[in-house]
Amino acid sequence: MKRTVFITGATSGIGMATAKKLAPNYRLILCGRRQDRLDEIEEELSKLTEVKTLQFDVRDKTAVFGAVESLENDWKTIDILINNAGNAHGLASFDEADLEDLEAMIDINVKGLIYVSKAIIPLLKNSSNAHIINLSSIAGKEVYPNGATYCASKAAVESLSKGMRYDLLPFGIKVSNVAPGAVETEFSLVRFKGDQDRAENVYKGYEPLAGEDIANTIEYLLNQPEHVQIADVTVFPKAQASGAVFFKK
Ligand code: 8X3
Repeated sequence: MKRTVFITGATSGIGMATAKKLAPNYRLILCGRRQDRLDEIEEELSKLTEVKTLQFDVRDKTAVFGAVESLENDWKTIDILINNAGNAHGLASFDEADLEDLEAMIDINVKGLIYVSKAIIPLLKNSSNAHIINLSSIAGKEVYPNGATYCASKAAVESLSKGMRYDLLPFGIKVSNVAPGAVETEFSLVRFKGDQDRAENVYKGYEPLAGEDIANTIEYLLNQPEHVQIADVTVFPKAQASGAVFFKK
């Protein structure tokens, strides 16, 4: 029987690539803020598997718990949670950064991940092969200038991954942390508030990762034998060696 995967941030980037990658072999619950995009991806992937979509913003605690509660019993048999929703707002020195941007990153990347996890873990406890995959970042392992709060939010994800691994051990729920480097998605466009030139510049002079590359990693983590738990993976493009060191042509 196909396992059921719950993916947040499934309407773009790594989340959407992961949904597409997993569709042939898993049932999908796809979550996002944008109903039109959810409808599009549902139409495409329901040719391959059963798909359920849930529209909510991970920042909205009531909406998160309400959406999970609204699932029919048949969809409450969730085996895998992929905490992918997250983004960066601005790249500015801490003293000058917009406070609302900093709050948004904590609200989405940290509190949102906590809300979704708290809503889904009771369901994962009923699965005999449960797995949580948290999307962190190289920014969770290293701090770079102008990224203090984004890096702090991803460092929190790293700690949440480790802490969940401890606490969910008695329930047999695996927890994996995935830390990508530069992935070309809408990430930089969101970070730079729609400034296309600035966003494109991030990925110039080398071949960045694509969402699909991280989807491949996630599929690999899920495909391990039942007793194997890969705790942590960092994935860079070939031209990247750390958070801030790139070889650009
Ligand atoms: C995104 C990667 O290097 O822009 O999390 O922080 S980076």
